[in-house]
Amino acid sequence: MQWLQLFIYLISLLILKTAAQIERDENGYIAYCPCMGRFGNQADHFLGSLAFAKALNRTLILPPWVEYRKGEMRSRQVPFDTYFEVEPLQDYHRVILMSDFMTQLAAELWPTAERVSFCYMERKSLQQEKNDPAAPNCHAKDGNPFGPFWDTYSIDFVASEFYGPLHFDVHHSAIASKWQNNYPADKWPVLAFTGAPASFPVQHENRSLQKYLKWSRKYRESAREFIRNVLPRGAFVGLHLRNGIDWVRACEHIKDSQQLFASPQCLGYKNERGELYHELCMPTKEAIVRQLKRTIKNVRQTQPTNEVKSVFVASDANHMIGELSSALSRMDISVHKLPEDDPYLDLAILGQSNHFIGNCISSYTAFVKRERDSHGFPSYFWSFPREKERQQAKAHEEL
Ligand code: GFB
Repeated sequence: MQWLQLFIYLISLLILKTAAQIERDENGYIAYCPCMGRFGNQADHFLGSLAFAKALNRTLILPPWVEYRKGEMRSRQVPFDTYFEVEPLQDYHRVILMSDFMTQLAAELWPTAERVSFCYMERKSLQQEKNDPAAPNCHAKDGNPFGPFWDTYSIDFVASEFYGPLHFDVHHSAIASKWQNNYPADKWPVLAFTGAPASFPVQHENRSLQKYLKWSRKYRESAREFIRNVLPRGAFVGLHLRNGIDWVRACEHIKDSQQLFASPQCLGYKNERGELYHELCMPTKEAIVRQLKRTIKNVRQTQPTNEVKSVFVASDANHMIGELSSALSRMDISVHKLPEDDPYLDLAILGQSNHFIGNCISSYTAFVKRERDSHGFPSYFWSFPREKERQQAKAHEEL
């Protein structure tokens, strides 16, 4: 009897192991390092890379998110599924977690002697002695986060491939078939890019792919708990205040640019809804208070049954809790923030707010805006349209 039990146990183990094995995709894979910027930038790049992988009909290897902690010299790599579910992405296209690919498929499909890094053209190393004019290289692991990223999976490259003049705009040309012709999957099972095969900001055509990015259970539940347990019952307005010192400096570029970071989300990709101006990047405290009060009053008039009871503020620096609380005290509205800094939980809560006001230039705001668009939730931007223009339009309407 015991022998029979042992036999059944071993057979079930074997069945389970076979079922867990991941099938190889004969059409090939795409890997990349999200090596530019922080979360908002990486998320923009992710959507473009997903569209690119689909157009080339290759499985996208889901990279970890690259994070930077104060005082740490090397980036940290956080598994993709810490923040987002893998399964909903499969509704759009084939994807695999990078750790699964490396542990289950790489040894056979992408042996260490065949790992080639892809870049548009030669990338010079910061260490002069590594730059050999006779042997141009992508130097895919040079610097932070490049080295730490590939090191996470013990990946070293034996050669470089320069793919220029190919590009990633799969929506306006037949570029996908050129990629396939130049790099057939039987010879090139993995295209491993030094940076994302995508543009920043995200191409207009790829914005709607956000609907496949669903928060992981942990973040969904934490957001729900905060909304249920901390915020008073009733509607709430979510605010994104981007005002740290890096932002103050970034906003100085406004005067020399047509667009900056995520600004096409309000100005339009061809500036069809206007030009850049400084308040769009860095609204004054007074303008923030005015716009918030105006938004709440509008909601009270248009949706009297769903009155705003609180405001949730997400910020990288100054949440303006004191200023906002005293400005709203007579309206009986409380102002809240997370007890501890958590950029992801901030995003997940902003995505759920009844109304949202964000910063048009910020790709962090852009993430929230796209998620809300996918649910049909309303969003607005600080100082957009410009107060002057808004007042003129209002006066015109009244006439
Ligand atoms: O996400 P991100 O590329 O957006 O970078 P921007 C900003 C980072 O700042 C976020 C933190 O990933 C967060 O770590 N952060 C920003 C926040 N807002 C919040 C918030 O409301 N709550 C919390 N907890 N953290 C631009 C970049 O950042 O900044 C550019 O696109 C450049 O590459 C520029 O670096 C200076 O688009 O706002």
